[in-house]
Amino acid sequence: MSENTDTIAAIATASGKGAIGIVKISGARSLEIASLITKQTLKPRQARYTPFFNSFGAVIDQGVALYFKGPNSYTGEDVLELQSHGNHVLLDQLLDVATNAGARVARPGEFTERAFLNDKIDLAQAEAVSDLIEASTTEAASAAVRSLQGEFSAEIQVILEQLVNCRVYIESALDFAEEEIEFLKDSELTDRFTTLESSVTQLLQRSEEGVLLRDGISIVIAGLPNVGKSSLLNRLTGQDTAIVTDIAGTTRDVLKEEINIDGMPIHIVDTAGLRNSDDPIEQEGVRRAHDQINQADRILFVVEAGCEPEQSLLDELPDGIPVSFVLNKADLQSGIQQLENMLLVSAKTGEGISQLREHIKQCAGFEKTAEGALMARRRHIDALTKAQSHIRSGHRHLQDSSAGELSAEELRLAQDQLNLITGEFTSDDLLGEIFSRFCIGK
Ligand SMILES: Nc1nc2c(ncn2[C@@H]2O[C@H](COP(=O)(O)OP(=O)(O)OP(=O)(O)O)[C@@H](O)[C@H]2O)c(=O)[nH]1
Ligand SMILES: [Mg+2]
Repeated sequence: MSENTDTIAAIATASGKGAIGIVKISGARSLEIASLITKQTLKPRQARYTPFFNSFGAVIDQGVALYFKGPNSYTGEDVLELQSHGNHVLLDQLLDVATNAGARVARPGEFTERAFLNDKIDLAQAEAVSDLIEASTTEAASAAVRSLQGEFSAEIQVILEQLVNCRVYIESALDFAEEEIEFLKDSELTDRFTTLESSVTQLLQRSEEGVLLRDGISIVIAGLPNVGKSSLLNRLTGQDTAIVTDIAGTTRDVLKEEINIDGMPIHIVDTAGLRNSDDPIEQEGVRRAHDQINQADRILFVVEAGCEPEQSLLDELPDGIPVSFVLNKADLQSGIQQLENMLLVSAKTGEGISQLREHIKQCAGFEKTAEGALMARRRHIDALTKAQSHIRSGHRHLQDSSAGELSAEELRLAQDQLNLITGEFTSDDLLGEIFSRFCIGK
């Protein structure tokens, strides 16, 4: 039997003890397995409270069995859901009955993959299922649920329609060669391009926000020893995570904490003070600090208020990673000017910390859009950005040289990119990659 049509089974609830545990089965053998486990013939969509039997015919639990007849189910196939008590000894036995009856243990994400293959959802929605499960803030969860309900896909469809309209318009002009130039100079066509471009730009904005809500950004705190980096980490997280002393060189290990600002996860990394040292442990700490600095989305470079950042240290910072300068210990110095591009704070008193948070939020480019973020992934942003640039080239070909054929070709390429998002034409490799990151049983 083919990989995609055999019957699959998995424990769908998280491991450990719980009030309820669920085993899910999908495929042609679901009903047969239901009758082995319940010794009854289940009716579709009727919850049945029943004893559950193991492979040897002994009652192991009693719970609720639910049968969904395909195509009216999550996967589009016949599905059986068994809700027993949340104990893995029981769940394993239920899984055994299913596998003894010819089901196979499902791969991660395989139920959702089948839902996609059976056209119950598109690829962007399938990805939103996983993002919803992984969401770590309310905002991220609502962005994911918007995408799951098809809002993201619907926006893509709107853009696709606008794009196809433009293509048809241009291609029909090409069929009437004599009038072609007139046709292509038509302001109607320019308007269509403008609408198309602004739709893509808007969707990109909402999606980029979704990516931020999902992945957040990583901020690395760096600077000389003793300037208050660890104190700043503790202040930002509101926890006493890092050891703080007045001895220079206190921190050696890399410390990572997560906070969220307006629902955007911020990964904050505290590092060893940057200096030359004879101590091999501190040397390793500094090496690790540089590793982290090189991977940062942004560096918070901490300087003691009243001191100048050391030029040699600044020269060591990697090109291309933005740096924010933080003047700490503001409480020790009075009358310090708030310099441009410098944030004056005191990790000790909390002064300036809310401005620092606001600064971090703005640097990440996070400004809640009115319609709300749509959960998206880097691959969606990539595809949208490529589509945007094809559409712009298409528009330029028309404006600059009335090159209708080139313009239509650019629109076709943009269309391919948009189809990649919803999974219209997607390679098996990409599908494998996407679904393998799901949890088992989803
Ligand atoms: N007055 C004052 N003292 C501070 C402030 N922030 C940190 N300190 C003190 O400065 C000293 C060093 O603080 P840490 O947070 O350990 O500094 P660090 O940059 O992590 O130091 P290393 O781990 O050694 O690189 C401690 O004695 C802190 O209490 C501040 O805003 N005001
Ligand atoms: Mg420290």
